[in-house]
Amino acid sequence: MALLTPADLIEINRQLAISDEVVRKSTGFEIKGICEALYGTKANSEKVGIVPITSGNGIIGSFSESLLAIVRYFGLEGFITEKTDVSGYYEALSAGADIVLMADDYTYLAHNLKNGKIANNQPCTGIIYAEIASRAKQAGSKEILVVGLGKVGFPGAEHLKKKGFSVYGYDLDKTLLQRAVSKLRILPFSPENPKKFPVIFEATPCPNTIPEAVLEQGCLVSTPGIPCALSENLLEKYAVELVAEPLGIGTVSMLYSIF
Ligand code: NAI
Ligand code: 2YC
Ligand code: MG
Repeated sequence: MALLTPADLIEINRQLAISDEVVRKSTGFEIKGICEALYGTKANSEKVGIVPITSGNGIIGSFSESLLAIVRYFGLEGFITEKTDVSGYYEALSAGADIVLMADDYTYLAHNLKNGKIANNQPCTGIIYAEIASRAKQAGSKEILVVGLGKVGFPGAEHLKKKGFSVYGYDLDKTLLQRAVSKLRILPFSPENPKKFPVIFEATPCPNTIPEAVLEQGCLVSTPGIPCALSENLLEKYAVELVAEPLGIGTVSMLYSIF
């Protein structure tokens, strides 16, 4: 289970602003604008209640505080409940939250109490990082490599197929690769027979998962994966435009999917 650490969340506002700038430079849109277009929704100053959850591995230092910073970065009002778990949930409802955000070790959800809509962080993260990749100025050929076809990668690959991309997929787990090939009709990529891609979407919990042989000079790599799939050396050598952020982009995708 790939859990965030407080170290991943340091200077979350700065990490978000850097990602926003890379996205704006490559797509012409800010992250917020991409979410509005993707879901056809707009924020309407919803009040977001953030409930710390103590189950399993327990509270992750600065996780709730990072969610509050993220909610505010995207112009919404938010608060963290004093209490945790069920008592915290009750506190959020009593305080008139429009939306509740909470996460245990397996599920990070958003629930809109006004319209009943719910969102899961894993598909919402895959879809938004795939959407960003699909809008990159480098994506003209509509060929894209997806590395990692799990709970985040598979929905992202599915979204890219729906947008008419030629999706080459790879996963160490042969069963997951086969499942994506048969269900999504994507093309199996083999590292033994590499080709170059102008845009890559990666969603694995491992470093060094994107082989140098697939990197085009100035390519865009859109990856929620932690740690980063590319070494500093390769990022520099190929002048890679990197969209990588630990929590905020996936969170704003959840929020816009339930407005
Ligand atoms: P998962 O375990 O469901 O899927 C990961 C997939 O990567 C697995 O199928 C695994 O076989 C594959 N994989 C591992 N090493 C590989 C390699 N060297 N080459 C190819 N495939 C490889 O995990 P999930 O839930 O999809 O999360 C993926 C990553 O995204 C994790 O690091 C997680 O922490 C991160 N994440 C980040 C978020 C963000 O907002 N930045 C939000 C949610 C998850
Ligand atoms: O502080 C708390 O409330 C904790 N219960 C939060 C646990 C979050 C566990 N999930 C994760 O670390 C990953 C993140 C990448 C985002 C989604 N899952
Ligand atoms: Mg993110």
